Amino acid sequence: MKLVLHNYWRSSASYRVRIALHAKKVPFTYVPVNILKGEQFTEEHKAKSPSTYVPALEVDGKMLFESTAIIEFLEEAFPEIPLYPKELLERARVRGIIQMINSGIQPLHNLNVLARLSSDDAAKKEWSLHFMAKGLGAVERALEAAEREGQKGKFALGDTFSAVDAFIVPQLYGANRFSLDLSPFPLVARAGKAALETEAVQAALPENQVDAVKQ
Ligand SMILES: N[C@@H](CCC(=O)N[C@@H](CS)C(=O)NCC(=O)O)C(=O)O
Repeated sequence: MKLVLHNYWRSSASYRVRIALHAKKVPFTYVPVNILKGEQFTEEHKAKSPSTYVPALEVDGKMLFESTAIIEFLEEAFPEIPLYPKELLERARVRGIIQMINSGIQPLHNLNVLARLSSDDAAKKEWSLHFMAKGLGAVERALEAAEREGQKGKFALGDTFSAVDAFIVPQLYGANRFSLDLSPFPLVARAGKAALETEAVQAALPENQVDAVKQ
């Protein structure tokens, strides 16, 4: 299977998919799309990603979009190193926490949403911090509930790296860019720290990508 990832080094949704690919040890070709320069709006990219967003994954010439769908595809296509638990309730919990981030936090501080909100950086920051703190509070409570039910360990849901970790790390990367205080979210912060030590996350780090620009 030939995989080509169309993505951007600093995009958190792209970062999720890179983590999943590296965690599963699946080789892929990296194609940068510079969303700050508007490359997502070219006809060529729109044909790959109907929403214009990154990431989009090309699989033997066919396009997949939306990071959650891409990661579930990878889970089904490459089950040898799983990112989702087998047990049904635990699996649903993974999906639920992922959605807290995917639909409850990230869309609210996406590039085009912030551009529409204001041209004032301070206003954008205040807005983003509000929704990040609210959303990460919910994730923290979900991890607390999982711990009470025995899913305790170094990663978000125990000692096995899961898709939840692949979503937490990029969300914390975004939070750090806005200097969010993580002290109200100790379980989330601990999981993010443990995940950063894995080879998969190191390989997927924004600054380690070919299109990364030194800040
Ligand atoms: N729910 C989508 C979100 C994708 C998304 O928001 N991508 C951002 C970068 S993280 C993007 O392409 N932004 C470009 C823009 O806002 O024009 C996914 O998970 O794939």
